[in-house]
Amino acid sequence: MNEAEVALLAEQVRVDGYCVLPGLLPPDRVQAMLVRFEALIAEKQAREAFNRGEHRFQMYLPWAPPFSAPVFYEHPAVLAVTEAVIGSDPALVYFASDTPLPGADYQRVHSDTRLLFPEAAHSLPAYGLVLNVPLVDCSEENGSLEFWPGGTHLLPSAVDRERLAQTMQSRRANLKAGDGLLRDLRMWHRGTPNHSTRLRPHLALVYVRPWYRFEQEVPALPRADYDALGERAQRLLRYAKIY
Ligand SMILES: O=C(O)CCC(=O)C(=O)O
Repeated sequence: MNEAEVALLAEQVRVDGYCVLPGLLPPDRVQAMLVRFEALIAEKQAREAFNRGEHRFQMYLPWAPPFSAPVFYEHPAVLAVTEAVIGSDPALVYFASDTPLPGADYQRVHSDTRLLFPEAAHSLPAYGLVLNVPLVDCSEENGSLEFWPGGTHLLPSAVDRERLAQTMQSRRANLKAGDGLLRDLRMWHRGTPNHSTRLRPHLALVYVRPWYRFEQEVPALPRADYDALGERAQRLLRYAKIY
């Protein structure tokens, strides 16, 4: 991407709360991730209850192949837009997935992080972005994410989101497998029913301004793996749990 393209996408994130980066991951990488993902979620389902409503899982993912690929977490287009929006020294603080399984229902309209000053009506610049990458094609049949662009990331939290959202125009993230959706953590969204017979996984990476403490668990990786990373990746992962 050239400078003007990056600037345009960054402006979309600032104003609309999101941008789409089509064809982010190559199909063979998506396929390898999907195979591993399906095995992991089957194991989780065998031992744990659903944790995001009926037939819906949030699942942390291992920082290991096929997921821990620079083409994913250090993608030049993602980092260029991210740095244009949240500054030149982002930290990567979350790697997980959201998956409606067949039978999943609507979630409540929500944001993925807290507001810095929830008691005030200030609208602040972005301090965290989430990159979602679906591993299958998404549609209204299999529960594509619904979101409310155009300013909900700038609204105070003391509003009735559920009620207001009904009066506003939403969009569905009907993405192709391997596309990227980069969105402000604050933008309103919700999971929707999965009427298909297959699960609909979204990978999620969160990048934040270096001073922001995201509420969720950070990625974890062995010392030897961390030491083998390049300088940029080590910097991105400086708050990861190294064991
Ligand atoms: O990926 C989705 O369908 C929505 C997931 C979500 O927003 C959540 O579980 O908090």
